[in-house]
Amino acid sequence: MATPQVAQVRRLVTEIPGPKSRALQERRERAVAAGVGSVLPVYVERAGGGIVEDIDGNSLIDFGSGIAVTNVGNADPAVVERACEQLTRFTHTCFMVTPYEGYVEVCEALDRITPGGHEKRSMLLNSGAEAVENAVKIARGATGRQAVVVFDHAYHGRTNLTMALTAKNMPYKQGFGPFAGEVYRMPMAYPFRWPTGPENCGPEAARQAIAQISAQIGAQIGAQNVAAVLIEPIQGEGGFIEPGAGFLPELAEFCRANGIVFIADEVQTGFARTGHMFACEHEGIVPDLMATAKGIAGGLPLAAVTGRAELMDAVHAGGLGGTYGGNPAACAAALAALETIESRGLVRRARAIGEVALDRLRGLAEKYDIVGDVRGRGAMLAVELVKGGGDTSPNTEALGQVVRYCHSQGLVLLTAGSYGNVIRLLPPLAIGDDLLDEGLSILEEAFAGI
Ligand code: PLZ
Repeated sequence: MATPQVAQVRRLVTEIPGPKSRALQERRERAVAAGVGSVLPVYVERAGGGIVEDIDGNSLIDFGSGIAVTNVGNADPAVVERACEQLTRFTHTCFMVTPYEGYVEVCEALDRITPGGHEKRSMLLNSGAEAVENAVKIARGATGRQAVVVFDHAYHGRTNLTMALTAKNMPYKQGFGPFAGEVYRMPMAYPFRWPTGPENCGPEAARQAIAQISAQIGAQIGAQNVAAVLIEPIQGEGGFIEPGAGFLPELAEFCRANGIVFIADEVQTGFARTGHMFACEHEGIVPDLMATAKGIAGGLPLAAVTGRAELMDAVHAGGLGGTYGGNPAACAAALAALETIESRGLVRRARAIGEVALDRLRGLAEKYDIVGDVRGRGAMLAVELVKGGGDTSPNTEALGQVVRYCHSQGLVLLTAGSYGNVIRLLPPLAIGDDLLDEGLSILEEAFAGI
């Protein structure tokens, strides 16, 4: 099936959002629950490569990838073709009723491409939150322990357990308790805001967390009670926080020495996004379990837990599953997306995007003292805004101005951060150099204008 070509040029023919989008927004407000938000309410007609086309005929540059999902580009032809072919044969049987090859193939691929040469198994689910929940279930089932250690600024989802695992109250948790128990939160190695400076934010920061988990005196939990340490190797919603070098290896080593399952939440960082297939690879971390989703299937809902065979197989038969987990069309899409990532060298492409963009963002940091920090890897980059003049408190006003300008100029741009003061760049890896350059120029203009 031929996918319609989306011209790779930004083109604005109305104000943003345009009249048709505004009308649809009114309709939406009467039909859709108010608790479901949208960053930029332009209603989409089609999307591809680095462009999102709206129903008013505007073409916007995509620096969001639907929150790090369409790494291979939107409606990637290989993804569309393979998923459509699958849809014509069967749409669903439920893998737990009568299984099919696509599910097995995706698990084989995940077992192969995730870090570590050991024997692995995978299971498939629908969303990142579900993958994280299942990773915790597996860790608890396999260890017979209950406690789960998470970190400040963490984001792991919106279900009851994953709300408990997520750090930020508003908007994710406010009013939705009581939350699941046996969740313990530790300080995160956040270099820009580490009290004793970024240079002390590696192994030393890990040792602080470790002491709180299992010091001989004054520990909160006791290592023998900890089923899992769960962490995003680069935090996503929390503000693209990359822990200081040595933090993750020290934690992983502590887990290994104490029979604790080290779970990497690579839901946002996975599938070439950070210039490696998985962000754990930057420091050679081999997690025991990994939760993945988002970039796995080029936009179709699919998620997975992959990990050591002895952990994954420790759960009793029937203890894991779900009606839709590993839907056949989503599996077909995933196989195409994974092939595309490998055949088009998207890991390399992410690095190239990172080099170009970081250079430009560092230019902003030199020019404007409200740019407190520029950070990130590959095509997962962030700018943290502060008051400036030595004051590093969060500058949400400037953030609002920058983002509003970018949106008005047809650049889809997202924010993040526990303090709501981080601009994040997540362009599809299929974006062309011209659009990347133009998007960055719009961002520069936004700073020049405040
Ligand atoms: N773990 C690291 O980034 C999803 C959330 C957007 P789901 N991040 C985007 C929002 O406001 O809901 C995410 C993540 C990490 C888990 C999840 C959860 O993945 O597919 O949204 O359930």
